[in-house]
Amino acid sequence: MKTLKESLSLHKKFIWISAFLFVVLVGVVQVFAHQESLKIYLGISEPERERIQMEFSRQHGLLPKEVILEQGKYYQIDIFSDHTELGCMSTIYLEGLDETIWELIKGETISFKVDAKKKWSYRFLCAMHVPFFASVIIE
Ligand SMILES: [Cu+2]
Repeated sequence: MKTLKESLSLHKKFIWISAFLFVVLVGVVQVFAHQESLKIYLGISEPERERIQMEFSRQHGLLPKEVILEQGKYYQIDIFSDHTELGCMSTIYLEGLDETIWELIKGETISFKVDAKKKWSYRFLCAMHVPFFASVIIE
């Protein structure tokens, strides 16, 4: 059996160790909470995005045909449309990057958000998965 004195001293040690671990934990959380990249990763904060301009027309379709992005960066691709296409080809999404389906409407601009993570060539497709012959390439 432990004496009362021993038991009290053990209790004190336990409190001190708990307090120490708590302070360390708060410190670690504080440091990580202020890391911008971690916040972006957790979806708490929206990254600064470089803007890329594209255009959709009856004559040329999507221009430019190739958009080159740098891996690890964040982009917003704006597409201005000066033509409303008929049928499914009025819809568009960016396969594997931002699969929000937008409508290409004359006079309107749509925006895709791209986190350039994996090196690859990604296609613009209509909602029926027909390609637009324009790609986003992450290098
Ligand atoms: Cu289509």
